[in-house]
Amino acid sequence: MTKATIATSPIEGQKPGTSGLRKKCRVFMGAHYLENFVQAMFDGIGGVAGKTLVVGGDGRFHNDVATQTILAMAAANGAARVIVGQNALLSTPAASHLIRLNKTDGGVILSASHNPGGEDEDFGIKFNMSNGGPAPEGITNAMFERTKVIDAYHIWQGDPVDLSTIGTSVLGDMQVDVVDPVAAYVDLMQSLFDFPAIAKMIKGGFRIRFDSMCAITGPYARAILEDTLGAAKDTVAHATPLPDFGGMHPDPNPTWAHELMDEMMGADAPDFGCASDGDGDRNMIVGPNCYVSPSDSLAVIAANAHLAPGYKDGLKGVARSMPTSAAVDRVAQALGLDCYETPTGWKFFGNLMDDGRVSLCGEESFGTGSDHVREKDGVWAVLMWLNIMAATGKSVPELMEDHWARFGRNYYSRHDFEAIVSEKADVLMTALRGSLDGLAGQNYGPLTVEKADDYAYLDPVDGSTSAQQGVRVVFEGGSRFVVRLSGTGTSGATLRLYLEKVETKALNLEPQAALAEIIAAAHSIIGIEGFTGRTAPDVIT
Ligand code: VG1
Ligand code: CO
Repeated sequence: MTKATIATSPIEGQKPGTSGLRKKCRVFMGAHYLENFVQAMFDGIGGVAGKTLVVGGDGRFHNDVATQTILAMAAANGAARVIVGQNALLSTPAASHLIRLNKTDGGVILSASHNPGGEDEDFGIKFNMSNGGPAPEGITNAMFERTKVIDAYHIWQGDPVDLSTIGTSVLGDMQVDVVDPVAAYVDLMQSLFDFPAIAKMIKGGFRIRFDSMCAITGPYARAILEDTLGAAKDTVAHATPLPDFGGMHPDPNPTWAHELMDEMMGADAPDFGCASDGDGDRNMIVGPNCYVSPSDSLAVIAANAHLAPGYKDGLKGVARSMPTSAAVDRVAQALGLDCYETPTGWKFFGNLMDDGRVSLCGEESFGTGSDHVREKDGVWAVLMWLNIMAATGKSVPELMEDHWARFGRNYYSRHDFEAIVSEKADVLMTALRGSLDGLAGQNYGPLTVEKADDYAYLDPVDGSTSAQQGVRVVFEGGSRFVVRLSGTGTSGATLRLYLEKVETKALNLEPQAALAEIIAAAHSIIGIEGFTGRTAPDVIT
């Protein structure tokens, strides 16, 4: 058992994206790849000597091996203590909670989130700060700069730590606490939601289907829904986390959670359906014959959060990512709440929550959460919906109809064009940016462009700026589309086209039909087919 310093050299491309560093698993398994990045991560936060960290991941292939490497490197870099989930498992929101609960200096989360898992699929790693939230851009940039000059890393060489048993051990001079990944999180949920009311609703025959998609939320959802709230024993489907997610693509949207969708659209559907992603921070909400778009879910939660005990005094304010629909803005306006717009990625919400400006945040990409942690939180969103339904006695379709009748409806859809050759996507974006100045006043079918720009963000709390966060084209009357390239993919480029139309009269149209004119205008302005050869998206949400 010795501490070793291993010589290495920089490896290209270790730049964190929207949510940490994500690459193919085999890339992470390459010589020095993970070690280089972990050392750069530790250096980027000013070292870990004397610090306490939380470590855990979503259980995908390589999670166990990578956790041992991180523990060995934390020990050799002088960390005082590491709190790690049993069997190296922690959902992203549970990790965020443990960082805050134990007042640690931060944590390392292993996940490629909604991307598939397995030896030939994706792996990822990110650092969360002492507030429990993802490292801001200033820190991830510092980490990236370190990866370019790294020449050595420190690692403890010895037997792996037993992570299968809850308890305390040591690795060199570092204390290792293996904890139950679920218990503290269940306590937190119980402090926020009206569990007796939800249990009563379930006892009265209310049926739930939660699809964990063979990813991390299985143990959490079972402990809460089945063991605590009394839901039937088969409520949680695909409840055992598997290294390859059982071949499932753990992205909770109508395309990838099609088993749940089929059940909810079929005869004898349960009263409530929900799903979560690989690391448990995303959620999809669906009622019988009633899919709820994530932007609408955020708005419904904003309008009803006060029904949950943890939010009974009302929200401090709300925030959404720029491409998310403005449905929540309408609620904020009606309730007199401040409403913030941020770039894509949860890291931008942290400052607003820490500063007490907002307590509810959301993204169109199936992410909703509050200031109970500093990550989006799939199980939290599910419990919020259950709490709202228990308090109002209304079904999902009834809640949606009431909501649209009161606030109007923002028809919304996202079209993803995946695996585009990166160079082609870059040429497309450059051309689009170059065309923005001439767009105002142009007509596309019945639509007239009002303004077009490339979104830039000024953080009102720390004054930092983030440029080129998505091109947006707004039409007269408020309809709009947004285009940006994904920052979470691991091969080629994914073009995301976000479409939105505000409607106060025709409230029951099919979203793709309601958006048809905007879709046509977007294709004509962007020239997707000309640049990429693609005429139709791969995934529509
Ligand atoms: C996507 C989503 C974004 C989300 C991010 C991380 O990023 O669009 O809203 O915050 O994934 O979510 P991008 O850059 O691919 O559009 V998760 O659940 O993958 O951590
Ligand atoms: Co996720």
